[in-house]
Amino acid sequence: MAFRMHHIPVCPFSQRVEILLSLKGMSEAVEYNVVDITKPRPEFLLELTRGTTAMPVIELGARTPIKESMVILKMVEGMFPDPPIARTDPHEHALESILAEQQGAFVNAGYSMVMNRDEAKRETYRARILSIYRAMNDILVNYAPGKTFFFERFGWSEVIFTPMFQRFWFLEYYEGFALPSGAEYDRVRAWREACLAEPHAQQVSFEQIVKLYYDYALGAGNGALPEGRTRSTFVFEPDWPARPMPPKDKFGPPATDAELGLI
Ligand code: GAZ
Repeated sequence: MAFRMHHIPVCPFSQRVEILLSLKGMSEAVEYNVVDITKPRPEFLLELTRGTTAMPVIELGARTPIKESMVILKMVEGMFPDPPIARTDPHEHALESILAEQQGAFVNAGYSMVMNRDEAKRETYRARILSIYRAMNDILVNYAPGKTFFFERFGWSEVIFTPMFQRFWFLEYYEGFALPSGAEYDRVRAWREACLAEPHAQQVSFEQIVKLYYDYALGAGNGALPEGRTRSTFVFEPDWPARPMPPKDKFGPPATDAELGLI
């Protein structure tokens, strides 16, 4: 049976599921429906999620729909066990889960950093994401048997983090953020680079992320409209390849709909 997953455009959480299925050679097992984040949620979607608005949610025919990307990932891994992407040995899976447990803090640190509108707090956000990178570095050093990936190949923890490494290109562009040199980041730097190079995880590009997430850099998340604008950077038309790159300086004068190529 084909399942149906609803998600917002360039959603990193649904990309996790796409990567997992792609690694399994099962990309057709799920059909995707892109929800327009700039419009109110249709009633049928609110029913699938039991009233919450966050996507993704996956429809499974007559069975109860499932939301929360980590929950969906585990279910998909169980439904399509061959080839396994998570380690099948419980102890090995526990090892990779130690790193996976950091995903929530990491997501939060990156999104709140790009959305920060207080210039005086920039350094605070930078320090916070760096402390999480150091924690991830230590977990890799202490628990990962692999040399670049956690184990010998792109696996469970890589599926979970890669979409976030790609979204955080917006930190590079709008915050001038890069992982500093220095031994305390060496292991996580190598891991991140290997994650980004994975052929099964190329669903989005740097240019696309930077153009679509400009509104986040102005503090407007989840399809909200920044002041003085009539169109979100998440609209489907005009599509992003036709639009110019947004201004890098998020504390400078905000770009208009026209300057962003949105009208
Ligand atoms: N825990 C869920 C999962 O599936 O793992 C999270 C899903 C989620 O947050 N989905 C968001 C959504 O559908 C889009 S991605 N929103 C539309 C709506 O109407 O609710 C945004 C943040 C943030 C951290 C992450 C995100 C994000 O702040 O990526 O602020 C706006 C949203 C720390």
